[in-house]
Amino acid sequence: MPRSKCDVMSKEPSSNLESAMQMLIKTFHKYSGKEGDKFTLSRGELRELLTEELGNYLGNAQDKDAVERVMNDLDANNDGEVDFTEFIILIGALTVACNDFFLDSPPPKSKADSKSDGAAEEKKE
Ligand SMILES: [Ca+2]
Ligand SMILES: [Ca+2]
Repeated sequence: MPRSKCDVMSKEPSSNLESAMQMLIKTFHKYSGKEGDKFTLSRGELRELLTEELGNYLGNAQDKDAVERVMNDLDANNDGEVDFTEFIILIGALTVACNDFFLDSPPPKSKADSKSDGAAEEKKE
């Protein structure tokens, strides 16, 4: 792995997005390091991560079949473990699903209008 990438990780994130990326990496390794291969998630580690970190989005992660389905979906190279690349695909897919939900249900118009009117006037001055 190129050294420069690690150096970037040791710097303080300067934006929310950089912080989010570092959190994704830290969260993955918090669970991946518990048993077996330090850099991949076993079934047990995946279940723990889903339960602890994505309980709101994947409410049924306690369900063994659900974990099994997620595992099978994510394990692109069929080695029985979820590596970071496979994990990030789950996060990407969930984020897209959240964004779709956001687009489908915009905030109440009346509230936004009254708020933006005020903001627009303030900006003009
Ligand atoms: Ca592991
Ligand atoms: Ca895999």
